[in-house]
Amino acid sequence: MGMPRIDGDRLWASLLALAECGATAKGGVNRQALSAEEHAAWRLVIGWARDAGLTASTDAAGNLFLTLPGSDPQALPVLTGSHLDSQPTGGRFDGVYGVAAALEALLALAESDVRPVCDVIAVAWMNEEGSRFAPGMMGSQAFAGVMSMAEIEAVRDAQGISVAEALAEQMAVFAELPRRSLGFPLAAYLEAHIEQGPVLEAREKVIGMVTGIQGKKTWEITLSGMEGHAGTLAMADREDALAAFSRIAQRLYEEIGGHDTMVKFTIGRLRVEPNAPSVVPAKVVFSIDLRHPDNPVLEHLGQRLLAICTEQTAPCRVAVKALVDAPSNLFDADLQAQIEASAKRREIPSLHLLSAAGHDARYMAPLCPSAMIFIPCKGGVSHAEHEWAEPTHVTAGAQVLLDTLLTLCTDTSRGEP
Ligand code: HGY
Ligand code: MN
Ligand code: MN
Repeated sequence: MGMPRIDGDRLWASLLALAECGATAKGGVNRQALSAEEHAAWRLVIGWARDAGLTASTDAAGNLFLTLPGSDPQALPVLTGSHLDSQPTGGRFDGVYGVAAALEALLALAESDVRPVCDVIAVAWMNEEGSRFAPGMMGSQAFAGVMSMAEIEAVRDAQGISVAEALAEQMAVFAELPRRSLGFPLAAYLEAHIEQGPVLEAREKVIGMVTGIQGKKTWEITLSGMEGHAGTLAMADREDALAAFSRIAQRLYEEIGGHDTMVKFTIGRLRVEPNAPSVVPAKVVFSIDLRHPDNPVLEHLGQRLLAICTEQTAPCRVAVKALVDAPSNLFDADLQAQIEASAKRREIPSLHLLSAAGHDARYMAPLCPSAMIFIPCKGGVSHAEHEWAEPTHVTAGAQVLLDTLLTLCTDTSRGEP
């Protein structure tokens, strides 16, 4: 008993246990959204939460909530968490760290003498990564009203399974969970995450106060041509979708990818049809992920990118589907200051930095004061099976999260409806 303190060993053990859900041979995880592997991770965190007297609930978008009740039912809740889904070759920390740290903070609070005034809720958002179902951050976008449930439910994975079907399956597996409404009012949102970049490690800091998230636009582009015989169809008569893709890709890498040192341009997925060695490709579907911290530059590059896709397509046809259009945002300055003060009190070195990666916190920021806490990851590596964070940093980030939550959930001047 006493003031709440993070149990670093318990937190590390929970991360290792969660890493077994979808573990890959190379030490990473493949725990994609709404999969059996993610269900297994849900079972673990729900079990740990219930053992500590917390309650579990979900909502129409398949977000998971674990609630430590406060003393005043009128006080708006404080929410903290991240996501449990991963990239197909994901690591053991991206997303899951923010959920495990949030739950550990709630367990530490539950075991302490402190009684929060408001509910403190840990959240695992549905489909942050967007690898099985694109775009990502569906759970937080549904919660924030940015995407409708109808839009989300219509999305299908590569096997043709819709989000509606996968959500129904999840609801059946966890049928006993009560449902919360989407977008319930909040006093604040905090998300802990590994940095996924090199800044903290290079500057020898352990805590990052995240100032905001750089802007991101994504598209799915479809190039349609005509299939034909690789041995008989004259080059001049072909409508080769892969040839069109090659022209487009080369221009995009040169002009968009080479625009300045800040731009990030990625073609991460490419599907060729019919994908047979002796058939002229009739269809190419590819993804584009474009990021830039400067919103006017992001806009300009987005327009140029679409112009290049159109100019270089003939004799094929192009169809463009915009998936994400999220400008750079800023997080709450007061919350950043509180995180900085929490780190200072524990004598943990910290700095302010912009997030180069996207996070659910982006969609929470317009709803309530929101902020993020970063910890370093080895070599800045993420979205990779060898992603790694040091146990001492994992504990430090969770302790700063807990200390900041403590200020928020015991401050009766906040969160009046
Ligand atoms: O792609 C992103 O920035 C995030 O990791 N999903
Ligand atoms: Mn993440
Ligand atoms: Mn990620």
